[in-house]
Amino acid sequence: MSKGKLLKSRMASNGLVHIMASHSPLSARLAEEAGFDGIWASGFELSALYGLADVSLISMTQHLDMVRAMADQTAMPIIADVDTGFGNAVNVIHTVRQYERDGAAALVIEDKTFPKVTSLAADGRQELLGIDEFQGKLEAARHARRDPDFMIIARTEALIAGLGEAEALKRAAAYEEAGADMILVHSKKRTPDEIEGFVKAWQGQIPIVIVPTAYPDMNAERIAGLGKIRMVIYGNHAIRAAVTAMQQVFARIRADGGIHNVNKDIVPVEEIFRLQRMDEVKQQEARFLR
Ligand code: SPV
Ligand code: MG
Repeated sequence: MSKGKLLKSRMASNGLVHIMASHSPLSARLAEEAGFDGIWASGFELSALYGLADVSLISMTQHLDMVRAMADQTAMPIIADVDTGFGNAVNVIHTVRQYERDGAAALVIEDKTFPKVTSLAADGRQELLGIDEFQGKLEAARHARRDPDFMIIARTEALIAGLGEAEALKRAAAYEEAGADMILVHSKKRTPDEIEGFVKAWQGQIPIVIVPTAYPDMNAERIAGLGKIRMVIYGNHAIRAAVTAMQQVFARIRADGGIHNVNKDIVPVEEIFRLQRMDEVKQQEARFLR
């Protein structure tokens, strides 16, 4: 079964799929063990991993390499965050071919200009492409995919750019017309109202994806009550969890003057061996080393 088909079958059987952000094969593996339905190959998380702002500084090659490494280590469907598609419609054709070949199940392409500015920054400078040009990019993406189940998810940043619900609905309808398989609508409001308004007003046939980072009260129950939303992405919780854990442990080691206290509160080295599949190495040694 292709990765795209796997994602579609999870959506069909679960109704709503829960997708966890990852920035590494290790975090993808942890998300899989925790029971998520798929991985969000987040541009924000990978940028942060490199200590960089999420403003199109990470190259396609860097992001694609990470997607490939994650696809090697997890069977989960990966939804690749390709930002603007790394350029115009011609760049999008190349992007779709590369990501599909390297094991992604779906792509999310957003209607911002390149270089993009991260969405949740309070005073982010947000510039959107014209609708017509973005439709061309979506048509290019459809043209480029080989597997019809490889999903092209169109993301509108109209609400992020402060253009309001009517513009967001107009764009989403235009993107459906251009052949998008789903609409991701993003919001940085602190409450779910803006997204709820959009979802209630949405008349299109294709389902909606949300990233409720800014409005965490939008839980699974509330999403189910709205209908129409089939995918929820937990956009940056892997990198935030990692930073929280490292800050706490590093501070305790400094304060305690050694590792004697934290040792019992962090996973033992054996847990890392397990995640590294050290057992397989042992089997290989026993069988093949002469
Ligand atoms: C990401 O995780 O890279 C996203 C979601 O695109 S957000 O950072 O909220 O824009
Ligand atoms: Mg992103």
